[in-house]
Amino acid sequence: MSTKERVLELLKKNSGSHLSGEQIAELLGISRTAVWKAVKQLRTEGYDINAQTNRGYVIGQKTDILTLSGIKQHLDSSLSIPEIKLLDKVDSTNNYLKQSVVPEKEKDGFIVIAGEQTEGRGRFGRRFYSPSGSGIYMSLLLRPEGCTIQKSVKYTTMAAAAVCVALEGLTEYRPGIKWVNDIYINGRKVCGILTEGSADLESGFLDHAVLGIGLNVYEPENGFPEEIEGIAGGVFHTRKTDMKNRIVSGILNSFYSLYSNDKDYADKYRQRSMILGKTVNMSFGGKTKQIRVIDIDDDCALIAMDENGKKHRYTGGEVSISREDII
Ligand code: BT5
Repeated sequence: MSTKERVLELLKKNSGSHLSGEQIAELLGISRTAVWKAVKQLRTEGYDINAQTNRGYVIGQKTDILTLSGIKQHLDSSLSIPEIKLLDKVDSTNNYLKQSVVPEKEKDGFIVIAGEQTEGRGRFGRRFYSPSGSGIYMSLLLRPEGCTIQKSVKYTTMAAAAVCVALEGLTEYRPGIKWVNDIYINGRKVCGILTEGSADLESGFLDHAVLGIGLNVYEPENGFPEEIEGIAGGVFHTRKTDMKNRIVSGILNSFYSLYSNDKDYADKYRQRSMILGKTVNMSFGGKTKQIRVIDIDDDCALIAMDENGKKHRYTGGEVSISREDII
């Protein structure tokens, strides 16, 4: 057991009563600096540890850490939700699935969730900042039957709708989706989705998809890095008790419900779109042009009109919108 785990165990055992740094150090046979470092680390991970002068440390009510039992407690048992693996830290949950689970052909589905990613990825090789304690980083292995590569965007959009539905059930917010994979609350991107996969080139059908979801539950302890300061945001400003477990199970419940019956996921997606009817910039195939979004079809492809009145259907590309259009 690490020092951090031993400190945590002791605080849990003494839940409700204070323990001074000196007492903890003595009971565990470690230095007071080691106690302080462990407490700092535990706080970063989401443990609510209060400190009072002359009294010491006590574990508080607002602890919010990911646990398997905490997630399972809120899962809808009528849905077939695959096995879940929880990791403290990983390079990327998408990588983890691709390397460790995808090769196991008998695994029909699998979910990996991490509290931190050292190499979290966005689309087009971009970075997804994934520090410890403030976010949820998870990947779902899907092996859908009869889905062509052209239609695979549906898993990204299904996940976006599922994240919004889950957040609406747990907060007073009404998140918006920027096609195709970004979720915004109060003008800040709180969630990004990255779907990777491989297909059988002869049949054109998807062999599997790895659906990655990164969500900032809170702002990181030391804020977001400068390059995304004006873009990224956390769902909540203050810590909430057991929120991460409830968010994960909320997302899984709503995703697997849409996945098992995908009839109305496109409606759910459209209802939350931030760009329907708006003029936006579309970058596709190395070119950027202004388009007016007229519809999102049932496969969640973007239907738009360019400046010359020509209609286009996009299943890929990057949309950027003006600040005023960001809700
Ligand atoms: C995405 O890409 O937003 C997809 C992010 C998917 C992350 C998940 S986490 C679990 C799984 N494992 C992985 O390795 N990835 C997936 P994109 O639309 O390309 O947006 C990337 C851009 O978002 C960056 O260039 C930044 O501008 C911004 N960004 C980076 N980190 C962010 C964060 N934590 N919150 C909000 N915006 C961020």
